[in-house]
Amino acid sequence: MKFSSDLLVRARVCEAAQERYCVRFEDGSECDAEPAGVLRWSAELPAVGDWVRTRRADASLALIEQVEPRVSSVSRQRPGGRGVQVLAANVDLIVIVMGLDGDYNLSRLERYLVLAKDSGVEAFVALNKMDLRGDWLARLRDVRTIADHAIAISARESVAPIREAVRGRTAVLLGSSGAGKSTIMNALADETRQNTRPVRESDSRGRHTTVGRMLVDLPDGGALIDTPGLRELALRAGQDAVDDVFAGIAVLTERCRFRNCSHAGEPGCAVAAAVQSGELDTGRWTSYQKLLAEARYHERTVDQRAAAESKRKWKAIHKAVRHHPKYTR
Ligand SMILES: Nc1nc2c(ncn2[C@@H]2O[C@H](COP(=O)(O)OP(=O)(O)OP(=O)(O)O)[C@@H](O)[C@H]2O)c(=O)[nH]1
Ligand SMILES: [Mg+2]
Ligand SMILES: [Zn+2]
Repeated sequence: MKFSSDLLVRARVCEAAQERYCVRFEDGSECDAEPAGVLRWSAELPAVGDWVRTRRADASLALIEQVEPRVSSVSRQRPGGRGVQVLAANVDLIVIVMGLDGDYNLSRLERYLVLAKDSGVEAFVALNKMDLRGDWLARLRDVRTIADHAIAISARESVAPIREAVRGRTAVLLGSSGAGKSTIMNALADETRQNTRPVRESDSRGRHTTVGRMLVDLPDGGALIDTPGLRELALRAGQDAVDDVFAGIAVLTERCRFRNCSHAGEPGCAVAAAVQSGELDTGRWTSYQKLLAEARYHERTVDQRAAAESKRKWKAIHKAVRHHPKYTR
């Protein structure tokens, strides 16, 4: 039986954890939801932030029948396995949250920046827990050498700059466990929407307090999506995103004497010269190479998948042609 789409009610996915969803209707009411059978078999499951069309299964459950095309999405490679995980859909802004405590790590930040660049969504870095580091300004300066937009905040004291940036838009908070994402969300929502837990004393690691992705509407307009700290951020970005984040380095490699320079000691290598002169930081060079290799690997597997797909398709067509009455004798 086919349902006419005018029986379907529009809603936005406001919670997603494993296969459990919650949707919010345009009147503000919420309901548990699950993907309808048709969606279960499609490659693209709903994600938090998605606009969907739903049908009531019963008083306490809505079935998600359709997912509206996404304006944007932030996604990663699913850990340990194949496929893509959409972390948030239809977002206008990514806020990368990093603690100024033991969480502070520039190469991890570079990875998040590539993810943001690849999604095509505007992003900024919020260095949190300013109150814990007297030297936060020096760290902020370092971050600004790799990220176009970065601020330092103490979420326990004020989140005003984030409130300002989010106003009227949908933003997603990304970052490791314990960075303070849920603390920021609670402050912006003016109420406790998410649990927070202290990080481990020894290394500032969080305890993976948030387990699902959640969207809340903010009092002054706009919406904010909180996500669980990612244990692993495998990229599915292309080389372009890496080159964009490391813009200076990409230009540098074009100045090597040999076009196919592997930057491993060849004469006239611009990279070696820049490292020698201190113009290029070796840590940054290492990060670049690592992320570029990952992007290349990803592009290759995507190509291979596309090739396999097209081979299967042609095989089916040839088979159909072979069995066509016109060609069978
Ligand atoms: N000193 C200080 N502590 C903060 C600040 N912001 C957050 N915290 C603390 O850091 C701990 C972790 O914060 P959460 O908000 O739970 O971190 P999270 O990023 O949501 O972590 P997951 O949900 O595990 O991904 C909590 O004890 C917070 O109170 C801050 O600005 N200063
Ligand atoms: Mg949290
Ligand atoms: Zn070179």
